[in-house]
Amino acid sequence: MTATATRATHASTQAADHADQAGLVPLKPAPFNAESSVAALEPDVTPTPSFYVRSNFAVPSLDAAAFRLGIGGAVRQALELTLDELRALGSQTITTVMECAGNNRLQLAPLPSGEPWHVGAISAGTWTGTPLRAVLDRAGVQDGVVEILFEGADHGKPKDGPGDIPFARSLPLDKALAEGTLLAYEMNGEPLPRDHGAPLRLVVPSWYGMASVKWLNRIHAITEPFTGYYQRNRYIYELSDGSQAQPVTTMRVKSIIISPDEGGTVPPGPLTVRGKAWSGHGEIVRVEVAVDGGDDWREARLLPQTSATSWRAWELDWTADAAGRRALRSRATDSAGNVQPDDPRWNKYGYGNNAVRPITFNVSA
Ligand SMILES: Nc1nc2c(c(=O)[nH]1)N[C@H]1C(S)=C(S)[C@@H](COP(=O)(O)O)O[C@H]1N2
Ligand SMILES: [Mo]
Repeated sequence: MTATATRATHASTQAADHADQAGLVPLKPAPFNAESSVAALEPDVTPTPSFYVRSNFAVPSLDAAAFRLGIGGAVRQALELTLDELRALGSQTITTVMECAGNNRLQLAPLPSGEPWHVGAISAGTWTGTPLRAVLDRAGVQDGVVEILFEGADHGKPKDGPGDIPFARSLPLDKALAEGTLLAYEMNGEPLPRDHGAPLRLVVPSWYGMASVKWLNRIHAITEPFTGYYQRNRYIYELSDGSQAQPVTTMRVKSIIISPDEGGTVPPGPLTVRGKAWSGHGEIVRVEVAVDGGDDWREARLLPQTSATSWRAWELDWTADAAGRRALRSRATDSAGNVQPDDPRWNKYGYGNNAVRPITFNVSA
């Protein structure tokens, strides 16, 4: 597709931010939602034009010069901070992997409602911003505060929701104060693009993407747990057995095969299988790869971990021997001892699927 044709398709939405869609596979034009192509996941940091986009509502257009972040609720000193005032509180740059909780939903049966994400609702970004802790320290969190609530400037009416609501999520106080939780104004060395939350977004390492509130408008220190729609009605693991739903939080251990291409053809001979693995529960300590079906798991080589909160690249040398359709599976283990399950764990909204997933490709004769 030419750049012009691509732009025309999304003319009514946010064409400027993703005029160049190389590496993005669109799911929905308005609001624009797209996953990264598998090939775009090869570099350690995903280039911004290929970074997946997940937006629930129309993308707000905020003026960075007029922007004020409000900090209120149970704090000693309510604040209204400009971007420059935020910068003056200190800056930090981190690289994190971000995965949508709905990634790999398509592997669940019966298929839950929600965006039909395949494997690419994941990307890694380098973020620069103000540590949230610095802002909360400046405002002075009062005794009795249990959570920090984050409200985006975007809003709308979810089908089964309570009317017109903003995208709002809370974090437990300890996660809000944790090292790495950032109010980011830069992504991959450039001002944050509109689709990714300009001018300011939260970045919560180790948690699924829904925690990283975009177009951040207001922060409230609260003394009771938040019960809003995107906290209690969505981003929950709800089973069909009547058990209490659990909140979706930390990213489960998972891996993806990036090369060879799924559905592609490779010549016979030596081949390096490549992929990435990640977990919010700890570092990746092992990746195994099985060629074809059965339980002949081989140990993949782990490449150096480039950031504690990002993914880890891995490789396996293999010789493509027999011609025909072949299958590959990868299985990651993290330092907390979590291993990818063989079977997807179904839940009503289709979150957190980290099951082993075979890809097939062809070895030519
Ligand atoms: N304000 C706001 N923040 C949001 C969302 C949203 O719809 N509105 N989507 C969340 C979800 S579900 C994900 S997976 C990530 C996606 O971030 P990205 O679009 O930069 O990849 O943003 C999160 N933050
Ligand atoms: Mo998401």
